[in-house]
Amino acid sequence: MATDAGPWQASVLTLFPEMFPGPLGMSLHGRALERGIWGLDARDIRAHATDRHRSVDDEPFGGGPGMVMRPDVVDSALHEAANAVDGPRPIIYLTPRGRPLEQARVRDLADGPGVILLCGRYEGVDQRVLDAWDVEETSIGDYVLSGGETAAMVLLDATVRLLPDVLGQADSLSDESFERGLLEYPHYTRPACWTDRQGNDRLVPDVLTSGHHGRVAEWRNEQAEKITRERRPDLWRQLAEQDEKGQGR
Ligand code: 6GU
Repeated sequence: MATDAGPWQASVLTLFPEMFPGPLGMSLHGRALERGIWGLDARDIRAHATDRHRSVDDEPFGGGPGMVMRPDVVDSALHEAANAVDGPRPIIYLTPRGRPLEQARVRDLADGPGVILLCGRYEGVDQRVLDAWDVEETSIGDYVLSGGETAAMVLLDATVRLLPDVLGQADSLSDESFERGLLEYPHYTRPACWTDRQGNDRLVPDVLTSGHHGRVAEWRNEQAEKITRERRPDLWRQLAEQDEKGQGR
């Protein structure tokens, strides 16, 4: 359950606070931000540097390439961010080393009071400060980004759209990919016959123009299953296992 203690609050710790709200200031999420459904507090990690060079990173112990973010600096930033909000918040460090972000975790975050996101640059963050704050390490996929900021935006995009009153009636959640554990069926709109650049007439599947709602639903379900089997055998197996245990949603 969302709390009644004010809007869902995102605190983002970053060396590039000017990257925010960025795309999250537009469209659906931007309107929700203006309406006070959620709040975004981008905080500059460098404000917590203590030496005269304002350094936030140092060379890795044991050698190797790149630089590591200092535990004392990150600790100070986390301390200030945690004290700026009312109750406890999950603290998430965006890193390709993390557990993959999934829709179920996104749903739980949306049901909570908010989140504190830590964005790293360089090779990473000193492990001790992550351990000390019981930080959840999260990845958004098997590829490497240059920093956690765009990953934080992805996490916030996915989460904020689930907050009450962000989506309009038209954007129903019930059919979309992952909400039922299946990828979504394909979509079509007018014109019913469209000619592509090679001169091929491309027709909309007959069933969709038949006006037969039962057959449409059946076709869409078949398509969703076929696409899931072909593209995401991992998801398909997961579903099969859930069904065996009688845990289907
Ligand atoms: Cl969360 N951060 C970075 N820097 N790279 C990533 C990532 C996160 N997820 C996938 N690649």
